[in-house]
Amino acid sequence: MKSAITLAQVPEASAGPFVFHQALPDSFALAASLGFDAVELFLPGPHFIDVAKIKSMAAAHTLDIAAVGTGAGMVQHGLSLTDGDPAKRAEALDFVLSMIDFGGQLGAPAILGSMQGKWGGEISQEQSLAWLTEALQACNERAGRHGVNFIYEPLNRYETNQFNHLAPAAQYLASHNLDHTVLLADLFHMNIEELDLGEAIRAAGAKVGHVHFADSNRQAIGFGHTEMSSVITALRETNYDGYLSAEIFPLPSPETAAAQTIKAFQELTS
Ligand code: LER
Ligand code: MN
Repeated sequence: MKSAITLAQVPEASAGPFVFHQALPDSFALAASLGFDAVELFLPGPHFIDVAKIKSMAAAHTLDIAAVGTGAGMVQHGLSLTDGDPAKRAEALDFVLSMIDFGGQLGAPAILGSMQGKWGGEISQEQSLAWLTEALQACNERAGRHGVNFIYEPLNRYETNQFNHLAPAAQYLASHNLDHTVLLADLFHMNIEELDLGEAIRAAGAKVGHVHFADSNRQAIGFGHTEMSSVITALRETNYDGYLSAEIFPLPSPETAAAQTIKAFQELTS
């Protein structure tokens, strides 16, 4: 397993669960100095910075790019793949595809989190799932062309009503032949929704392709009360070799949250 830490450059997400918000050269340097293997990027969009600049910062600090988020489409533009307005849905899909292209040039997968939207009101669950499936098929195909995965993230009930649990999401991906799409096991969302974190990981098995490494209160692992040894055992049993990426609040400070994360990562994975 490999360590990663989140770097955000989206002003609307300044209070969100991201560790470093400094300019990217400083954030890359901080991540490298603490010994992380990779960074996960939360950017306003694909035109925020040249791919070549990211590549050169990553090379200079021997950091990989673990993944790129797409949530700016929601927090900055109010976009969702399951919006009732077809023009908004198309705009949302263009945004996610453009982030898949951006990440693809870095060998990094894009993540679908908040942009999956919700059903309700005039939109039935069946209709919403049909739109989500259509979008996931397009994202799966685009990621496959780049030779990377696409990452779908079940969220807790307060953020989506599409998929809140890993096991049904894994079955859904398999039954729709979404073979380049993997699941994000965000331990914060799972702490709210899953009966047993280790069992949920085992049930999703090889479909788990990324982990958001967050304690029960969305702080660094060790600053909350999630029992982590059974989580790590389950990840080992399913031969998980991806990232444990800290998508957490920068509390009590970004530096302390990051230092605690790498300490917990080393203790749990050594
Ligand atoms: C995104 O990774 C996530 O976990 C969501 O809670 C963002 O709001
Ligand atoms: Mn997450």
